[in-house]
Amino acid sequence: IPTHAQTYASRAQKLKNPAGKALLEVMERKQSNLCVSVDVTSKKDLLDVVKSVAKFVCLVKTHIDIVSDFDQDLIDQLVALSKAEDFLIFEDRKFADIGNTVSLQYGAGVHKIASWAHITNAHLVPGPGIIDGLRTVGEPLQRGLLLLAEMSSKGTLAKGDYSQECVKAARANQDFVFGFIAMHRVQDDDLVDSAVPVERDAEDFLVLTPGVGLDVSGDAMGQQYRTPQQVIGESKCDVIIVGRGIYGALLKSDDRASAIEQVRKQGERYRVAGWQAYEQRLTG
Ligand code: 5BU
Repeated sequence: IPTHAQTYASRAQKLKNPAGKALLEVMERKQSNLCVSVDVTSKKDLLDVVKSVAKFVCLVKTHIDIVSDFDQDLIDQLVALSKAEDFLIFEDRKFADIGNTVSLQYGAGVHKIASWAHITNAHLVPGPGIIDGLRTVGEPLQRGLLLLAEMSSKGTLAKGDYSQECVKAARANQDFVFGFIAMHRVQDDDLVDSAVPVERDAEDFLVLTPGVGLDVSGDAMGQQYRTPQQVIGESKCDVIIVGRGIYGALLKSDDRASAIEQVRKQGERYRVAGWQAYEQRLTG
């Protein structure tokens, strides 16, 4: 059976990284392949969005450096919610420096990302040393890394050979790298010019995909949206990442209570859409 037709539960056994395994297990338990991207700039908004969609998501994605009133209490509350409501946390940090620098950015500073984010991601622009640097901090904490093999934005330079270099680097680091940010199953592209034969049956990588929306096709700054059916069904990705499609009402409405209720409803709607696309994929 091709990997994309296997259940999330069965795939959990093949992943070598503990955070990746844990993610697949949550997905199965909650019947959710939905990651909410909470790109709001206040602590209160962030926690309110997370609370209202918590039961529908397997993963909460943050850009912690956009929160104006960030403090350690935000992290403590987010971590408590992740345990109580059974989801993992993904800091979308997009590391992009030499190994030594990223190890400091990951472990130290104001945000101490490694201490609370189960998952983070990195560009491969600097070369494989970036993985080594992040691993020194993340592996002792059982964290997992995603490589940015592709992006959702118009004109992205992350494509073709570059994406395949990400696949090669992931194969060489399966203990720590458990997948990709990508728009399709990049690991199935047979462009890989690898001296080492690829042990397809022995490996698995998750593909997490941003640029997902049911109501609009893009924004004014190059974002491009596809539906859960296109992403999970046609492109065989594993997790849909949805931001404004879910929390958008909060930015538009003055009526807080009704905005929060709309956020909840959108969370439910995207969970159902993502899960239905997955179930259809399993049955071919
Ligand atoms: P949106 O509101 O659903 O458009 O938010 C998408 C989120 O995913 C946002 O946090 C981006 O930073 C993130 N993202 C993306 O949109 N496209 C990409 O290729 C990558 C991340 Br990588």
